[in-house]
Amino acid sequence: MEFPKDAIYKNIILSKLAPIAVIQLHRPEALNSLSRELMSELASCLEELDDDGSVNAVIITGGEDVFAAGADIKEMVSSSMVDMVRTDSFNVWDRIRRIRKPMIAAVNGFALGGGCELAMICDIIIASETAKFGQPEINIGVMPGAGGTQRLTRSVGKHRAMQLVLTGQMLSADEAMKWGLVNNVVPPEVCIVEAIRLAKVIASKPAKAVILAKEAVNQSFDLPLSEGLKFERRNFYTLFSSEDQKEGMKAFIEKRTPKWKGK
Ligand code: CO8
Repeated sequence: MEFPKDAIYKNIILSKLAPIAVIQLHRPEALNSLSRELMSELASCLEELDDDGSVNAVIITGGEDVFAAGADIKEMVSSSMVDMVRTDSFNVWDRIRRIRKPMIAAVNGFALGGGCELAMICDIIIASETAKFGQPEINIGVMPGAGGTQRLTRSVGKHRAMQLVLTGQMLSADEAMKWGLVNNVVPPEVCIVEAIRLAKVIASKPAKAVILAKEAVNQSFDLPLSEGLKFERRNFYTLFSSEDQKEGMKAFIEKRTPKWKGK
């Protein structure tokens, strides 16, 4: 699928189709491996979209052949422990984690290592039948470092996460679906179409409620239930200060379609 390209970075392609945006990872010569430069561009682009009032949902895809084959191994091969600490490669991952708008991963082909971790940092994962997920870092002498041991375990449970992380085994899209790692599996030619459909549904909802709901769901990973419930209640109360809450409830009572202001 071809999109209008609003801004071209070196390693990603941004297409704004307001109220949604599509970011395509673009390092085809290296299976979209996540170089430091690519990750820095991705984090900056997402932050810009987070501040962009015309965009309500973002899709991250690798295009039709591959999502991402992991962090760039060639960039890391001769790094020492001190180099890795000094480079602080995880700062960009923390920036992506802080994005408030919903992010959907549309995954064709390999989503391995950092590629699988990037898909998992997204809020929804649409997999094409060609998708393959895995944390193969064990095969190159390391381990997942961008959330693979944590997010994967929360998605598929301890024993399955151990199997993937300790053997480096890949999962097919169907297996990923059975294990609860992805939302849906679709034919390759409609993967981006389905992601866009979902993004548009989400983008058509009142923006503040979407952002506060995403924030509350994500808190369930960090907080014990009693604290999570308090957090949820705080966000619920907050929405009663929004114009869209008044509009949504009035429209329901008046049996008409609400007109959202995003305020
Ligand atoms: N890094 C750099 N280059 C890569 C990577 C990668 N991760 N993956 C593939 N490439 C390159 C290959 O070197 C090759 O380049 P060239 O043509 O110059 O030799 C080109 O892409 C095509 O790759 P292959 O020839 O290997 O393609 P195949 O179809 O035969 O195999 C595979 C595809 C199975 C995906 C294979 O390329 C592979 O196993 N790749 C590595 C997968 C992997 O181990 N990923 C984990 C990396 S470590 C990681 O992600 C840690 C994340 C932690 C956070 C990072 C913060 C720093």
